[in-house]
Amino acid sequence: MPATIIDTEKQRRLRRVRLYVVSDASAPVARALACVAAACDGGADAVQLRRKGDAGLADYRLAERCRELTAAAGVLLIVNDRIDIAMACAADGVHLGQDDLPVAVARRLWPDGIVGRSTHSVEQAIAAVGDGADYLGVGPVFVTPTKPQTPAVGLELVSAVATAGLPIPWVAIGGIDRDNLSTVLEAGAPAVAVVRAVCAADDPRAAARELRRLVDARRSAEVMA
Ligand code: TZP
Ligand code: MG
Repeated sequence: MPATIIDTEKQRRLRRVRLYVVSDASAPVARALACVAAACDGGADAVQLRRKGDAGLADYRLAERCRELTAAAGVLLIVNDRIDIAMACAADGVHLGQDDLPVAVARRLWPDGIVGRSTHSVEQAIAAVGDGADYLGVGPVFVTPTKPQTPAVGLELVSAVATAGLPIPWVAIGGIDRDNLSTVLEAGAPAVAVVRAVCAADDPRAAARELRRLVDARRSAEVMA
């Protein structure tokens, strides 16, 4: 397995991630920024800037603003797909899907950037570890309109990945909200990532806080058990 070369501080912060908020790719810039600010304020450990299309300059400017917000809050910033924008705004890392750049190529381009990989099966998860990914997204756990073309993998995959005992952090993603969060954590997810549960909420800050509270409550119950 290729050894990761991100620094130990980044690794430590990645291992501590429990709540990871992904911005809504279709949101106007102001709304995306408000969601990132709310996530930081509401207690997210990591934020992913996700945009669709090729608005390079606008997305770079947005990424710069997100970097300011996340750096001030001590929150990890990951940029989806665009390693150029991630590096240019001095983000902490990049998130790559199965059809994006290979993990090893991203690592070569950006040795000290966190490289995350989306996975939809245990085989993909094991392969991504072997390729040197620093963390994984596992999902979509439930059907989600945010990623309509990707079939849901169900809680079964969350349990299977948990049982596989991966040596890197991972987050469950897809259709997760305050009502089903506990089932995802009970299935073995160490952390959760959400789009709509925060970004589509009437009050994204309050929504992030509530998810944070629920994740923390579950973790404290585990420690007491
Ligand atoms: N990757 C897998 S599911 C998903 C992504 C980006 C979208 C999750 O969105 P939501 O709104 O939390 O269901
Ligand atoms: Mg992608």
